[in-house]
Amino acid sequence: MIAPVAYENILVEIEAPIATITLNRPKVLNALSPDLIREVNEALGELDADEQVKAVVLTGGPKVFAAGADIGDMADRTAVDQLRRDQTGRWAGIAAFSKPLIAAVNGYALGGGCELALMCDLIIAGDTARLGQPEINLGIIPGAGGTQRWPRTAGKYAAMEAMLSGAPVTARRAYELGLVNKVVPAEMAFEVAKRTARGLAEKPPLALRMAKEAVLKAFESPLSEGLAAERKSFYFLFSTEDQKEGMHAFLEKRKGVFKGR
Ligand code: DAK
Repeated sequence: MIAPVAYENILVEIEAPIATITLNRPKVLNALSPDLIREVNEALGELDADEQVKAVVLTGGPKVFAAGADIGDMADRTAVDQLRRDQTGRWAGIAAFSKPLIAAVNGYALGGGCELALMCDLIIAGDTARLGQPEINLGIIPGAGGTQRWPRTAGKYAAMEAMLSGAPVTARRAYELGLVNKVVPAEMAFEVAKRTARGLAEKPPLALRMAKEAVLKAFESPLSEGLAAERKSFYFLFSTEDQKEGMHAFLEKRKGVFKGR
């Protein structure tokens, strides 16, 4: 079933059990205007609440992921404007999406575009992908997590090079740095991301959610706190029907069918 939902800057398509969000401002290389980010945030909120949707693919289409925040929108703002119009909440909403979120990245993923990809749980890169943080060339620094997520993923030196030089890395280099999961021919990226999403959609949803939360916790807490959170979620999952189904299906040599209960 395909159920398109109307937005101005994105396209949302539900093909249960997965959904796709496509950034859709091709004339400006999907520059991330505040309205676009608001719509992504709203769409993810709706998809999070939709029990039919188990995983989501986020893409910019076949040519470009996103060339960053809209420079036209930012150029003449003051610090006070920025503070008053703080977008941080919307971006945090994207990072807080509870189901698997898979980026399919072709072409440029720059600035906020790269940061948006790095908020996803998996990144499938087409071989045309170029990931970078060119903000330095505009007299600013990344503002949606780039300075924090790059070093946690690619290490200090690759992160420093990216932030200070502003130069993007190729898909292959991004793979070597552990910034993306896979590099595939550009025309395959979307399909591979959807296939990956469909595969995850068959897994027990509550365990997926707990696994995602636990991994993200590792970026934000000391080991002892992360281990305690992991243990609580581990015990909690024994209260779910899916755990009973998963273990009995294994013992009965059949495929588990999970309900998210
Ligand atoms: N904003 C607005 N328009 C953009 C744009 C952008 N980021 N990127 C490209 N465009 C527009 C171009 O102006 C051009 O428009 P027209 O001239 O046709 O009207 C059209 O898209 C095609 O671009 P080009 O002609 O430049 O295309 P090329 O292939 O020659 O070059 C390029 C592609 C991606 C290398 C180049 O467009 C480029 O360097 N773009 C800017 C990349 C960039 O600097 N990005 C970082 C922006 S700063 C925050 C959240 C997020 C952020 C900050 C804070 N908070 C929550 C606090 C994020 C900040 C940023 O991303």
